[in-house]
Amino acid sequence: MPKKSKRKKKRKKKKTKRHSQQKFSFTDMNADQLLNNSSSSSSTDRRLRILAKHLQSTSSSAMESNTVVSASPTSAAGSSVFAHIVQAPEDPILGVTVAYNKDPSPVKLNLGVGAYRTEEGKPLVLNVVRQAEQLLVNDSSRVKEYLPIVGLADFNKLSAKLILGADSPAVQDNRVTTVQCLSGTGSLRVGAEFLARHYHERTIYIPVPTWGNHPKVFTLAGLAVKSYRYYDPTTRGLNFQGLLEDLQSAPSGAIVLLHACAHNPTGVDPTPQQWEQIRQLMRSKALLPFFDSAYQGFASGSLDADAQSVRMFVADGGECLVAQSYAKNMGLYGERVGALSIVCRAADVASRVESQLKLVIRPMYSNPPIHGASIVATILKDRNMFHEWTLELKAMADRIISMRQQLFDALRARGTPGDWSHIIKQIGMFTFTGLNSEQVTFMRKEYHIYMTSDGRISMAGLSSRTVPHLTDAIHAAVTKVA
Ligand code: PGU
Repeated sequence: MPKKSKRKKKRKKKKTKRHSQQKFSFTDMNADQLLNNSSSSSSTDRRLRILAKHLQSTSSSAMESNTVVSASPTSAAGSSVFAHIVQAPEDPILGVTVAYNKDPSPVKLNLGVGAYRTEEGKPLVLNVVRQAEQLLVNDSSRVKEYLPIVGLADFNKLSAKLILGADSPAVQDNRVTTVQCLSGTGSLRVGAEFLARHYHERTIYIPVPTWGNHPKVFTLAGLAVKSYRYYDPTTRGLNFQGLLEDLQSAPSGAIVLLHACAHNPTGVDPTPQQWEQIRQLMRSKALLPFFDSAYQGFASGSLDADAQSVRMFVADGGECLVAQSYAKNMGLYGERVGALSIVCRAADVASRVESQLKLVIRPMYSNPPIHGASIVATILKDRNMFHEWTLELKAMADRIISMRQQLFDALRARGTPGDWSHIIKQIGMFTFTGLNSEQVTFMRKEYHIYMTSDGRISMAGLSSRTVPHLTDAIHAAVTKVA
């Protein structure tokens, strides 16, 4: 540093020191002086007296604050700085489990959360997941270093192939960027934040009804949320006409959220022909598809069949986003493993998109966790383990399908009023029963059966043992509660 500027700096330092000393002595001295000289009653004096008192009290409380800890609002004593915070309601889905856990009844049944249970009503860790974990634990070369911002490279590549197809031209042409995210929710959130920053149309259309977290995820990410008709309560099926009309009148370029399969909560999916019509309409209006794939393999038991809607949109060469979750199909709920893929028109675009996704992720959680993604990558890259996974997945899907049949048969045998055929027509984890919120409350109070207030039941939470109890409860609810 040149001498001149060093001297200048020194002078500046001295000046600030003098200034702050002056400030302190000025304050103390003038407070006393002002009080002593404040016998006059002019308005100026009055103001000076008030100022003096104020200065005295602040300087003495400043001294006290060094010794008397309780004067600080954040100290142990005294009232909370958060005293004004109001109690928030429980989450409409996860809160059902909270209420269920508090219920001491031995016959209680949780059909709220979409989480797979065995015939014995127990959570299931897949054999193939246990095997993969064992391999990982035994591999002493494995370390716990940070992953890159975009996550585990193998996991990303294999996840894109799983949803888009092993021989997907989009993957082969490097037109897809995939980033590992915190399960399905995190993938939706990262995708939405990316769109809010970089896409020209910041409105997303979501189906009515949809998974309860969708509007919150998208709104908080900075998108405007609008809806399109999806379900018709009178037919308990798809309102296809309403869907087409609403997408037709959406502004060109708008984002459209599509459930890839096993629509939550209705269990109603478009047929392949209807998907084709949706695709044509969306492409003709340049609407941007954002697929939520939380149940690949759970709808039909086949990973490929459940990915058809997505693959149809990718096959036409157009662009789309896909959020994948491994919570249900690999039973990795709490590991929080998922992926966001953005299919682009060209490889150079995909690479720039990825660079911007990193800027979304880095300040949000820096980089994703390593364990769950390593389990998934281990399974997806080993032919035998992959095969074993498909068998276990099919077994889960089949058990759910058999629960549908058993519940339907039991309600029919019981003579419960109403047409319950939607139970066997709907697919995926949930049945949208048509029970109203009063009936849901009744079943919780009288039968200790827990479900979301919209009448959605998780078929995965049911077993042959509990079907009669649920049948009794539904029968009582529809015959006693309007
Ligand atoms: N998308 C859909 C359509 C979902 O149903 C779910 C989970 C997710 C995304 C998010 O799943 P991740 O766990 O983040 O991968 N829905 C379940 C689970 C409970 C919940 O609400 O998160 C459900 O019961 O609806």
